[in-house]
Formats: sequence, C-alpha cells, structure tokens
Amino acid sequence: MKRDHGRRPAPGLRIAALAAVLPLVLAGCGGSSGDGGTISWRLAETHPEGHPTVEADQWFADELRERSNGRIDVTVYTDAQLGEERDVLEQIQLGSVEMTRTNANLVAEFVPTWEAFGMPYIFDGPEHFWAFLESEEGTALMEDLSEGGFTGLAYYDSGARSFYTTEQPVEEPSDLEGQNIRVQPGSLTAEAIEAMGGSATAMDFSEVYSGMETGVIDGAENNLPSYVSTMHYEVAPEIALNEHQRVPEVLLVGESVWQSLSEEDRELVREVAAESSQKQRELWAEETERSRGVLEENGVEIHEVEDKDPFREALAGVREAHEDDLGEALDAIEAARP
Ligand code: GTR
Repeated sequence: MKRDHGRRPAPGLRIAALAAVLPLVLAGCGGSSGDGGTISWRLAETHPEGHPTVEADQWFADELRERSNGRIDVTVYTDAQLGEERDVLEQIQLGSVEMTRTNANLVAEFVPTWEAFGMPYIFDGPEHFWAFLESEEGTALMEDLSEGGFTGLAYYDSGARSFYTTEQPVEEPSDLEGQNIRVQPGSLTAEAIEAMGGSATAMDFSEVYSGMETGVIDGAENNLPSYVSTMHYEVAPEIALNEHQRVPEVLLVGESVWQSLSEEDRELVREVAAESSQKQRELWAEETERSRGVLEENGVEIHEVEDKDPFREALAGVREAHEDDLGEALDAIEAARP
C-alpha cells in the first residue's frame, strides 16, 4: 500500500512520464474489436494496490476475463498512472481510455445531477445510502451518466468523509475558521467549507500529501481507508469523524465503447460489475476496521464527533441554495430513507 505521495515531478520528468504512458494509450485505442475478437480495456484507478476498491476492480477484471473465456480483457492501472481522476474522465469522453472507477464528486462536473451526492448529510447513514443506490431513483441517477458520455456499471462503497488537519481538529464547524482545506475538483464540498467559515482549495488527489506537508493547505477530508492508504495521517494526524458526506464510487465505461459491445457482452459485463459491487462492500467494511487499527498503531488519535447537529445546522443553507438545480435528486434521496 506504499504510495508515492505525489510530489509533482519536474517538467522534464512529466514529459518522460507522458512518453511512457502514450504508447499504452495508443496501443489501447479502439480497444473493443466488436468482431468476436479480444476486447481490451484499460481501467483507470487512482488508488494503490491493496486498497479495497482496487481489489474490487481487480476482481471484476479477473472474473470478466474468466467468464468470457479470455475474450474481455480488462487491465487495471493503479496510482493514477493514466492520469488524475478529472483528466481520466475527459479521456473517457474522447475514447482514449475505456473505463474507470471514480468518485461521484468528480463526476459532478460532467453530469450536473451528480452534484447531489456531495450534499452534506443528505444520507443518514449506510442503510439509507444503499437503500437509495439500490432504488429505481438510484438507477435513474446512474443513467444520467450518459449526459457526460458515460455508461455506469455499478456503485461502490466509500464510507463517510471527515476532516483531517495538520493542527486544529475540526470537532465543530467554527474549527474550520482560518483553515484552508483541500477539496476534490468540481465538488460541492468547497461551498460547504466556506459556509462554515473555512476556505477551500481544489487540488488533485496525489498532490494532497505534499500540500499538507509544505503548509499550502491545512488539511483535507476523506474516508478512513483512503486516509490510511495515502498516509495523509503522517502529516495531518488530527482526524475528527464529523462524517459530512457519503459519496459513492462508481465503475463506469465510455458510452461509445459500451455501444460497440454485443447485447450478450453487455449483459455479462453488467452482471460481473454488480457482483464486484457486493465484493467491494465486504472488502470496504474489513478495510475500514483495519484502518482504525493502523491509525492507533501509528499514534493517531481519532476524535469522535458524537453530536453532528452543529454541522448539519451550519450547512442547512447549502441545501437551500441548491433547491432549484438539485431539488429533485435531493428529494429522491431523502424519500429513500428506510
Ligand atoms: C477518495 C476516492 C478517490 C478520490 C479521493 C479524493 O475517497 O475514492 O477516487 O476522489 O477520494 O479525495 O480525491
């Protein structure tokens, strides 16, 4: 699970890295043959090996290869080797990468209704989260992905996101005052942080470690497995479990790539993706548990936030501000509350 903390390489190195990736990109172009031959897809992933989401991607690839008798061949590229998440979504639109596992907050920039997933405290907890994702409305939101040129295959778990900082833990909203927090590009999180008196900086995932180390930012927010796999706890050891968002992960493929598949292959891919989601949820639960242990071993004190109402109250205005554009999706999420 060791990760390169994403210190930005010198420009020369970046060109060299691009030169290394380009042949991969070109070799994979037009990956689906559509004529009964082998179909080769690259699956872009930002997490490192060992992360539960990567294990699920790999399970999906292995099962699909086996059940298609080697005909559908998905290769998982971890650690943002094919680019940062936002860039990958653009590459998928262009057809130069076939598929990815990404986070709904990143998708929001391409598919406006997906911004609803980033609404703070819109989900009460895991039961509500899965009740919605597995409902007809959850499926309808998945279908909205076609607006961005994507076809969604499965939702994955991503737990709850909480703030972690280099010095002052965020145990109540006012703790954000004077703190500059990294957010995912294009997400609603910036508005939420500003509503609580903090400031927000959008930054690619792999730049967050060095951003906190050098003091460009004072903290970030994420779930426990990612806090551990990125080793962000080394530089930002103050984590407070305010759990402001539950943002699903999604496995998606480019729409044109999808259209090139036969009906039979689409069915197979969907079936394996749905099973990989079940697998991912199990792996996720185990890793969340294990992450707590890793943090304890490393002397990181987890600040529990028993009363989350002050956060909910401070963020009520964000919900109101989005009544016109997201009201329908937000109502559907609220209606799925078990
Ligand atoms: C993680 C998510 C990643 C990435 C990351 C981030 O929870 O799984 O895909 O979006 O958050 O904060 O950039």
